[in-house]
Amino acid sequence: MRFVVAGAVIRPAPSGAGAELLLAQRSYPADVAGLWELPGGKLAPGETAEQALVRELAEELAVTVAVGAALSEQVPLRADLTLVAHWARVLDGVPRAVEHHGLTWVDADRLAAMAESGVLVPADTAWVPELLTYLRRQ
Ligand code: 523
Repeated sequence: MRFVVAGAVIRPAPSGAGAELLLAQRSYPADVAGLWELPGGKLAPGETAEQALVRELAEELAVTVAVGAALSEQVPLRADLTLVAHWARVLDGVPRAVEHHGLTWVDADRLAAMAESGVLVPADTAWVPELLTYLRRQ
């Protein structure tokens, strides 16, 4: 089994109420281009999920992140590929769309609206309930 790790990158909302989540708009492949995801990528041989997420977010967003606990859902992508997510925070840098079409910070209401309108990468919708709970509780 191989794994893909995604980052639920969070920050306190600038308003002081709740928290925000970073979403990235995929640029490829065609079936998901234009949809929004938690950024990340495949684990390289020998890497832990935490190490892979630090590497992927440095490559894709040009930031250094601190990686926290795993979210509870693991999403089967194919028979041999499973998608996991970890909470993360930016330690250094300002996220930049190096490989994505764009980036956006969303609050709970915006995330719920995006999930409802079908603009999230399908696999990532598994995390929406847990993400909403966190974003609203902070
Ligand atoms: N997903 C996915 N959601 C999500 C990520 C980061 C990835 O559904 N939040 C899927 C999309 C691909 C597979 O996981 O089917 C690999 O993701 P990708 O392409 O972001 O990983 P990379 O960059 O390691 O893979 P290559 O494009 O092959 O380099």
